[in-house]
Amino acid sequence: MTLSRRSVLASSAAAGAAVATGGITAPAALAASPAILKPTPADLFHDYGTNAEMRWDSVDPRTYLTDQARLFVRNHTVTPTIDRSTWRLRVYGDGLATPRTSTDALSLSWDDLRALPRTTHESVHECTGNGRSFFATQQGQTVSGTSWKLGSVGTVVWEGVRLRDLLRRIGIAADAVSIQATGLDPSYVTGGVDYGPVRRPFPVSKALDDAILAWGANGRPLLPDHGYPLRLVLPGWVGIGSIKWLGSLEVARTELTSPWNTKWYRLTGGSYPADSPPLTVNPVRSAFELAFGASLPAGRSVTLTGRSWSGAAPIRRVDVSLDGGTTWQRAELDGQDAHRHRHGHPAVRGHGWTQWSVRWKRPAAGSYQLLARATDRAGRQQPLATPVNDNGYFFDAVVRHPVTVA
Ligand SMILES: Nc1nc2c(c(=O)[nH]1)N[C@H]1C(S)=C(S)[C@@H](COP(=O)(O)O)O[C@H]1N2
Ligand SMILES: [Mo]
Repeated sequence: MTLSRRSVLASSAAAGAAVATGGITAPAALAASPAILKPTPADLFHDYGTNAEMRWDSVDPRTYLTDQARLFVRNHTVTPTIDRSTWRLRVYGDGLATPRTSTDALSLSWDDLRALPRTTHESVHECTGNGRSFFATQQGQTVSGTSWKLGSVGTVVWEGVRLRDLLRRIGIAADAVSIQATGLDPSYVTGGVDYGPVRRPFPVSKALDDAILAWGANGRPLLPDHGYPLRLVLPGWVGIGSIKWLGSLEVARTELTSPWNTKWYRLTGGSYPADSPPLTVNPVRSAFELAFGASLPAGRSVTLTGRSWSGAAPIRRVDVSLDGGTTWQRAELDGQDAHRHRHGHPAVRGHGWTQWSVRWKRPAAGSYQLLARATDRAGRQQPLATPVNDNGYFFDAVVRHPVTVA
């Protein structure tokens, strides 16, 4: 076992929280341990305890990728401290060419993984609940979950190995259909129920397409909060699919399940049927690089900047309204691949978000709502309202961004 509760406790002690003595993990001490280990200063993050989101008004339009120091954190429990030298990835299941039980799992070390061919892949990394707060503030609907604004998203160039390269070396059965990824963080307990470790199954087809076992982000090793030493990345899919602190992969010839694809991360309530499928590809969304309620000087022209993104494809166009949706203009898009050359890795696969700008000419004093509406190259356009669902997933409607000109 490589997950060090002692380290979690040590950091809680360092933070001046309750200290466990005699090796007993007192629940109070665990509860008081910080869920997130990296600094989340108030000028860069909105803090929700175990979760933290990037502030869009802290995003520099000259920077394309999201540094891990600024990337949102979504933890069901707490960030564990893992020793890479004793860490192992266990692989088992009846979907392997040579079936293995959990107790007889293949055990891969850090060095085993580093010996595989390396890859880099750019993707929009985003929580399913991003934008959730707008169900309430914009549509007057009550949903449960963290009240994210639009900052539980980032664009990251992941570095690691293709899952398909690993699976081909191990050998999987021709009729394998499902893979369950399980994290090494503590079990998730809520409402008095212990749901076990965070885990979610995904189709073998995604594994053989672009799934990555990532040890790096934007050229740096993963930070503990983002899955060190190794996380799964399912590019373009709901964040929950990208299991952090990866401990095991079960490959099966039958559909695997977990509460993270049966109970959560599917659309329930509202007008959705009871059998709506587990969520996969992220929708289209947009944000201004501006504070909510920002104040702008009257009579002075200003360039407004923002970004749009989609789990399915790059962005094709962005329409912006500066008057609450009465009139619209096309935003100017940054060259789709320009950033890659600027950042010196033209060979990167995948796609991130698209930066855009609009010029606002000498606005008069008053209150305004700014709107940005994107369309991706798969033909998906942001709607003006999102049908409500119980857990407030996939708020993809155009957000009305208030500003004051004075
Ligand atoms: N083991 C584990 N993996 C996890 C989670 C978690 O709590 N535990 N949270 C998931 C969710 S809901 C999201 S949105 C992403 C967040 O990744 P990040 O914190 O690196 O931004 O990780 C996913 N993987
Ligand atoms: Mo998430």
